[in-house]
Amino acid sequence: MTDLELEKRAIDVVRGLAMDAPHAARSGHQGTAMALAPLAHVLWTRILRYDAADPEWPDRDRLVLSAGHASILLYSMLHLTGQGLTLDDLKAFRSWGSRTPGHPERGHETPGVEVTTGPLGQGAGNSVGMAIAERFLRSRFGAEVCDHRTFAICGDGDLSEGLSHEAASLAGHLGLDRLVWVYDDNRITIDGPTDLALSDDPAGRFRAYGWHVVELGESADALDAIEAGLRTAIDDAAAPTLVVLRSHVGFPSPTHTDDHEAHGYALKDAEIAATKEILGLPVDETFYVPDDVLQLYRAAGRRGAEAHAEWRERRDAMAPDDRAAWEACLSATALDGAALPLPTWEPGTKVATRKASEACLQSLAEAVPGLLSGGADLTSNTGTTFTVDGVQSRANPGGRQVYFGVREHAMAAALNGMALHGGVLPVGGTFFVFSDYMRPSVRLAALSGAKSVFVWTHDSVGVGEDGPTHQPVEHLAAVRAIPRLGVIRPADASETAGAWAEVVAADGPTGLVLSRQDLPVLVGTDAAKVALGAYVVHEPADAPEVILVGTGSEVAVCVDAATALADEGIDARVVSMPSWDRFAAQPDDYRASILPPGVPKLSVEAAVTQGWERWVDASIGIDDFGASAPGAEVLERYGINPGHVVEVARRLAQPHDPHVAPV
Ligand SMILES: Cc1ncc(C[n+]2csc(CCOP(=O)(O)OP(=O)(O)O)c2C)c(N)n1
Ligand SMILES: [Mg+2]
Repeated sequence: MTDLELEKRAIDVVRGLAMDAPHAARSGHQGTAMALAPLAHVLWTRILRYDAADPEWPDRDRLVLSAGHASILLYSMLHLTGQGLTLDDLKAFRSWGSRTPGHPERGHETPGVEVTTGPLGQGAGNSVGMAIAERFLRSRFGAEVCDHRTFAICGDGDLSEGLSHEAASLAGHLGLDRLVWVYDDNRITIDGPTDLALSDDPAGRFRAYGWHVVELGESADALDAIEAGLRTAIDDAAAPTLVVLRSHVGFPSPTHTDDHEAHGYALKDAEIAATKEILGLPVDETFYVPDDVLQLYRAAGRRGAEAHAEWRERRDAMAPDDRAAWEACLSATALDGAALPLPTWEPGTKVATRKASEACLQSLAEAVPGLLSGGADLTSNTGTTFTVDGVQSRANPGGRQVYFGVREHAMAAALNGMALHGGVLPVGGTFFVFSDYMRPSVRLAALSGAKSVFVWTHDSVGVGEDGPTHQPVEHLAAVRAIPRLGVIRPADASETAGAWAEVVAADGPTGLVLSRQDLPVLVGTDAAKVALGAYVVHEPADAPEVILVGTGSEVAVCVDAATALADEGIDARVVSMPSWDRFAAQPDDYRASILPPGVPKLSVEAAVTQGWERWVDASIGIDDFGASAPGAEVLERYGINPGHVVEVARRLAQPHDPHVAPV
């Protein structure tokens, strides 16, 4: 057998696995995994820089399977090249507890999976962030320790999603020349041929974004042509590159090639047998991997070992200061031993929490060398201005200020890509109401444990005149509903500093929910107690008869109400609850000490009341859209004021009047 014959046979073995694993799972996606086996072969045997012995080598090329439904292709290559997945893992595809879930999941103990994909377009967006992170680190630490590329495999679905349009436009603008997307141009999606709904010209579109385009034409099986196309993309030092690969879903199935049914689990027993016969694979054997094929891939997996060893030497030779900064970047935390230099404020000072957040961010610049910050065209409004080292661009790749443009979704996906690439603690801001535009990526940040920082400002109807389109009401409930997402809504500047300490210490994503309007710095707030999620900021002289629980701007309202209640002889405790998730994680006895059973509790928050029944007996909130008027007036009219709080709290505190109507 010639080398080329062995390579072709290896590709057919991959096609066999792409049929067998979904067949064993009775679900999955065979078609594109089969069709792209030659591309995968070229990538993992000829192109990618990686060392199978250490899938987490920081200087590896990143490969993102944005078309995450083709996961079995990725898993097969990770197994064959020896990155830690076993054949048994492939056999357990899609089953409970397996390392081979339906779609690739970062953080799911699948070595070699870079990001979580499946929701189309996300991987494409992530790849832009990865390329930004790589370029930043190369500029900061030198090509001796950071010198790699980012590849993404995108299907028709990825390139149809708005997210990929935003991300491609951003990548073109930034001139991310080490970014390569391979477009699997099979002209099929689930509903049928793409011309049911698509008639644009992707190559033309990408050229207009400032990308280079390599059109491979009908070459899905021509290994040298694929390699040549990828090399052209790599050698092109001026722009990101789209490599268009015309492929045929389900190839070479006799009845399902180019059939939209082949997108999913279309090939059953007889069809699989017929296809294996065409491929020359043993029909009666499943998960067939002959030794020569395994050896070929295992050898490919060792290709990068020497480069990795040399890299390790260069990394070890870094000057101590650089090395310390490098490690701090990789861990997305502060320099070893550095106390976080966070600002403090005098009680009584009035400062918007978005402004306090900006001051925190600025003061962390040196201690947290991986911080990169920016906004989606609301950079100064959201306090994500970060003047250190200038603006990120091709001319200034070390710039730590990133202008994402009006592209919230791509910003969020790019933040995740930066975080999961490693080496960067990425921060991105927009108005809280537009967190909806980021939500799919925020969800994936939480699912994959990406340490992304979402700065959401203008956090209530307090926004004022811009009106209900710009006034979030349901958004707190919406972000709190995302599992594993840290959500912090600080009461004042002091708590904002505490929130930033939490951001740096976290090992996953955080959303900071911040005010547009000035808020008084309160006497009782404590930065260190933000970590507890909730704590007492005002305690009455005697045992509390009622507990007022506020978050963000409403904590000050509660404090004023407590003072007024004291004048009436009613003892009210005020609890600041900047973070539900952190409070929920406290031991029962701590929670009971803050919100003791038997004492009536009232929440006050300028947002929908949904969910507060978990903590309190009655709620003051806004269960409707806001209105266009000065912010203070809107808050007043919606009942977010001390007078209203006093009124409701008074009724709650009356022991002889247990029937308090819901507010
Ligand atoms: C955001 C999002 N919408 C819808 C889906 C469901 N879905 C999975 S793959 C796919 C499109 C498939 O087309 P393509 O990307 O061309 O993949 P191919 O069928 O060619 O493998 C869709 C709509 C999804 N995964 N993500
Ligand atoms: Mg397609």
